[in-house]
Amino acid sequence: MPDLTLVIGNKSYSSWSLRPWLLMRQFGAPFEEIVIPLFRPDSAGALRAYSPTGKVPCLIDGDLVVWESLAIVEHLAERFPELPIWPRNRDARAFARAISAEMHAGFGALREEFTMNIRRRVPGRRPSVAASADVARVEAIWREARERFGAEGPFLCGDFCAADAMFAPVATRFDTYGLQIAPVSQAYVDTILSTPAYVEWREAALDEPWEIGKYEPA
Ligand SMILES: N[C@@H](CCC(=O)N[C@@H](CS)C(=O)NCC(=O)O)C(=O)O
Repeated sequence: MPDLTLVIGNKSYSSWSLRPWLLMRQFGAPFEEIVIPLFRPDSAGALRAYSPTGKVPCLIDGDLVVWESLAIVEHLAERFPELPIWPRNRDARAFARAISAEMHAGFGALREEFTMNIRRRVPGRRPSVAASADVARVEAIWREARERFGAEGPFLCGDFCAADAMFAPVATRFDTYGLQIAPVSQAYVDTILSTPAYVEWREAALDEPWEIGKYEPA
């Protein structure tokens, strides 16, 4: 087994898997992937063989297993200190960590009502009050990030960092469901969707043979 193996779910649907995968690929960190198609009769057993929670993503680093997307990000930042996985600037780093923790812990309504499905484009669905509040908060975060730290590049804190990986699945949802967002938010969505690592992920998703009915909008 190589040094680092990332166990992930379907690229079409598994938003938590996308986060560390995108981070590692965009930074050129070498790793192998194991894809476990979710919600099939044999999925639970296959997941449990790697992940103590039975969920993905899960990173295998030698004899160490790390689960939970944000913990994986932190482990990678420690494992590759030469990479600016968190911004080098202290204030930007504190902000990036705070919004990443907020993403990891919250936005439940947005995530449940608008599940990630990067193969589809389904505009017109109206968000609930709770999901609208989540969208507004995401946009406020993105606006603040771009205004305060975005001068050096098109990502949240200028250069690509862990916070972008944490918010990437939201960018795909805004695209899939055509949610109404401000021009500055749309520009950031376009940035994420054209990132080489994301383009690679999406192409692989388009080739996946599996379909999960409950994540396929009518
Ligand atoms: N909080 C976890 C969430 C992990 C999670 O819910 N993963 C989903 C896929 S996106 C999963 O493994 N689902 C399989 C199942 O519940 O059987 C993280 O940040 O990694």
